[in-house]
Amino acid sequence: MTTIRLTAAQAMVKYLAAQLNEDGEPFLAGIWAIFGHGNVAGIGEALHAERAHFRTYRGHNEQTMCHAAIAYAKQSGRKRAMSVTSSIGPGATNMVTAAALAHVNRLPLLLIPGDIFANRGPDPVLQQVEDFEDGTVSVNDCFRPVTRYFDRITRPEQLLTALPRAFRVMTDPAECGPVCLSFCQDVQAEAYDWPERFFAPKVWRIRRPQPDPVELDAVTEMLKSARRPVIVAGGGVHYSGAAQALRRFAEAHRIPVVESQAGKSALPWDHALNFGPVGVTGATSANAICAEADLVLGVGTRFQDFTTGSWTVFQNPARRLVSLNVAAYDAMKHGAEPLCCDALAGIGALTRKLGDQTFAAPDASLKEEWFAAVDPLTAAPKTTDTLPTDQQVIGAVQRASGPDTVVMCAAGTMPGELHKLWKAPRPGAYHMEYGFSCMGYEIAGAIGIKMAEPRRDVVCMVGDGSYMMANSELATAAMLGLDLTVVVTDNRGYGCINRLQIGTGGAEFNNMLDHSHHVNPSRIDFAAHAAAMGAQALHVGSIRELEDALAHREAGQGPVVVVIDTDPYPSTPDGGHWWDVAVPEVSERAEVREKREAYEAQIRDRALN
Ligand SMILES: Cc1ncc(C[n+]2csc(CCOP(=O)(O)OP(=O)(O)O)c2C)c(N)n1
Ligand SMILES: [Mg+2]
Repeated sequence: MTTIRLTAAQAMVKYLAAQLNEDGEPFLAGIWAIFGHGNVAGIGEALHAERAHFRTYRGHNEQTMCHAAIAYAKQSGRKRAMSVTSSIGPGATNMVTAAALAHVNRLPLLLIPGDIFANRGPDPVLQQVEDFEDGTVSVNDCFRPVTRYFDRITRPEQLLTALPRAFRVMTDPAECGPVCLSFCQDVQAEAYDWPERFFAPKVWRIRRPQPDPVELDAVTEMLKSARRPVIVAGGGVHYSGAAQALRRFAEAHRIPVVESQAGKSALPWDHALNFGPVGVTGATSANAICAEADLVLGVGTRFQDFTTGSWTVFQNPARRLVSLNVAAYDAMKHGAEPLCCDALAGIGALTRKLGDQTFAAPDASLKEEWFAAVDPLTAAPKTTDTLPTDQQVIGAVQRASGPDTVVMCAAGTMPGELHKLWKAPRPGAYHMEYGFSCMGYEIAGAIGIKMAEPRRDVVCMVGDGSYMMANSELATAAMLGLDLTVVVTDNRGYGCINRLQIGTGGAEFNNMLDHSHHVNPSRIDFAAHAAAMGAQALHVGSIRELEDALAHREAGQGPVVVVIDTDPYPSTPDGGHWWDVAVPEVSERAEVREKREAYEAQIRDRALN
């Protein structure tokens, strides 16, 4: 056997660069790195040596570097991913939140935090959190519950099994998620004689599990006996590349489709069978179809509470639930009849079984009524006497967008409003991180999207609160010369949570900056801040000016940040559905007691559902 003598870190990097996807592209598009002790000497030296084959990107915060990597994987339909390496201690724990985000969203991410010395010689090292009772624990054990595979590399040759396992998990459609290889710093630097064949290029094909014949028969029978089925399209439709197949399936059998946040854009917004967004942030059209449905066919959805209206959207007492999902965990949820397989394979098999069966045409007027109700909200206001609304901002961005635009967001007012109002023309035109809905995903996520699809026009919608939580990768976008657009809606606080607080009977407290304990009023100049980070930035005073600014963007400008002040109170009144947010059982506030009464009524209704 031919061997090659390398350090463990050198071997890891060489291996990472040799892993391919089924299109022959490197599965990992590079690595984000912030060095410190625990990765600079070992991994850093190895990355430098391989820099021609495996690119290293430098960011400003470990969490947001992960956000960029995760967005890259999401926009790539999980066909490609990125890695992130950190120093030990705080550098590593900064990535835990992002690991959870990738875990919830079932997205591949390779985390390589440095770890303490395996030989324990210099214990305790700088940043080592000592566990008084367990010598095998370091802070990196925090990754265990939020990764799909965790390994601690305490000997070089462990990489021979750990690395293939990591790639198996990231490329397995059912198990897909973040992986953590916690790399002890002394081990990184240790040499070993590696079999040369370990570094041969390897193709990781994403498996397409076919439906089980018994499950397929059971689900077919249910569909055949249904009168009003509805398809709930989730993120799995995109990851399986099943959007076109779903569209043809819906058309062939005349089944209406509704979309979760992750599923949105599966069908074009104006397709006759796309009844729009479902659930808490859904359209009246979609929620009405779901209320009537006697069979709900979830395709690639986790059935999160926003999708199901905390399980009150599907109101027909006779409704049955089918879950077509590649992960058995999701396929079995809530007593669903499972069809545990790849979305594309499952849809193909179902359509062969259904033959020429069609269902009653859904009521097209529901869609007309929906757009008649909400389209005026996104129109430019006639006057500039009042602050613009977030809905009007969406309208302006939509008017400035083309078929190549990808709109993205994660937390705040915008996800709900975009789910309702954004008109996505094609799959992938809508990128929403609403599994973890993590404030601070936005700007870094936009970087990942732009890296995945450099020719797309990427528009990041971000509230002032999310901007303040994590914005430093704006400087990275400027440094990388990435043309992306950031629209900051400055309503001077956590507007959506303020409305939720009011909605649950609470006093306006600690959400808007003015309602928070302060000595001096907060006045943040977002445009000046963004300009200081190297972006082209301006503050606009009206919707017309916003449209104008968006229309005048030019290629090669790097990031453009447009800031607009908006009214924190309005949200789209139409559509939407109940969301279970527990209201206090006792309170001195009459408003809370009133909301509690309404809440209890909803809970009773759900119990009957
Ligand atoms: C990391 C994180 N912390 C807290 C929350 C809870 N949260 C959701 S939205 C929000 C406020 C967002 O404010 P902003 O970005 O200004 O959006 P707005 O609703 O004001 O438009 C908060 C605190 C979250 N989703 N993520
Ligand atoms: Mg805000």
